[in-house]
Amino acid sequence: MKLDVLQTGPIPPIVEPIFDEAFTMHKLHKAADREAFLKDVAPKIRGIATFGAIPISAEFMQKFPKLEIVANMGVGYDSVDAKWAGEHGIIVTNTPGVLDDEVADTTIALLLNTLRQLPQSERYLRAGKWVEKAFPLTAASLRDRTIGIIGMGRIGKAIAKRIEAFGRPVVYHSRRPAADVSYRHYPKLLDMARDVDTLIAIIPGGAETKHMIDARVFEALGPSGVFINVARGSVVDENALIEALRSKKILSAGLDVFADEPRVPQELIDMDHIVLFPHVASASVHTRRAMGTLVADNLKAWAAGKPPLTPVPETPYPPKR
Ligand code: NAP
Ligand code: 8YV
Repeated sequence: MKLDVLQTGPIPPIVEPIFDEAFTMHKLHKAADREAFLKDVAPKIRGIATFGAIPISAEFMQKFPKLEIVANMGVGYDSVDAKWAGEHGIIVTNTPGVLDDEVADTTIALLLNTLRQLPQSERYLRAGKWVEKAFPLTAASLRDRTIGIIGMGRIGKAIAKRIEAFGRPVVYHSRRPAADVSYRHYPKLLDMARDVDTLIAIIPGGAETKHMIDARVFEALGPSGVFINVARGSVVDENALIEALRSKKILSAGLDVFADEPRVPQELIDMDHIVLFPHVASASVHTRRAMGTLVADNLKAWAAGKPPLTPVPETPYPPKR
């Protein structure tokens, strides 16, 4: 008997066949009447494969009396109520490690694009303006910058390693000093923001980090400050960011993530001096295949009566007594 799995949104076509072959997939996003569909399939669902399309809240999980495992495509699982799942014997898995290099590479690309205004220079060329005069010199450069990374986990470390190769100093903020790194640790984000001119956010989303990057942080970062966000839109007070950019409290921003994706505030779209990516940090065929395969492998292990491969800390396996 194959495991009955609810699929909450589209799976990248490169990995969809793995799921269709291994499990009985129930595709919520293809249902004409979602409520009727859920009512029909809920009694048999033992697994959920989630691709960030809808929040997996306590209320949602309660609909499935036989639910045992929620497998999330993404290392960030802030859209899943993992605490509630853990309290109710449901395992949650994510996709750590397999995307670190891709996300770190894209972060460096976003940083350099933002500092050197490279997307703007390309738009300039395509608009035929180069023949009239050269693209203006950019105020910012990576030269002389000190980079403060917010979050020094798997991806934070991969970003730091790359920045070291550029010869620039790295410092970081997290709740506890990270193992295996010698960069200066700041227990307080505001203190770090005062000492650096470039901030890169790569922390989890969720209630604990909501709006932790706020007007005070931008004030501390100062007028040459550049803010790069590859974490979650929720970690920054987006209105405060817009205001800081508008009033030139900071110089620029490079954003891969937003508070209400895929909707991006018009104020940000209208600012030509910042760089916006549509949440693409891990979006290569190679990396999405690795992530999708890990989601499937977690469900396959579970279906075979084996431990899940990558359970999140809120739902350890075997469960703590
Ligand atoms: P990780 O290894 O768990 O690292 C998380 C880091 O954040 C740790 O250094 C942790 O240190 C720090 N942190 C957690 N809560 C914090 C808090 N309240 N205040 C300050 N620091 C805090 O995770 P990862 O694999 O590097 O991924 C990090 C996040 O990046 C994901 O959760 C996801 O949201 C985001 N991400 C985005 C993309 C994208 O496409 N843009 C792709 C992948 C990941 P302490 O626990 O000591 O505080
Ligand atoms: C994905 C991510 O884009 O892993 C994460 O936390 O944000 C990204 O790699 C996202 O999970 C969509 O599947």
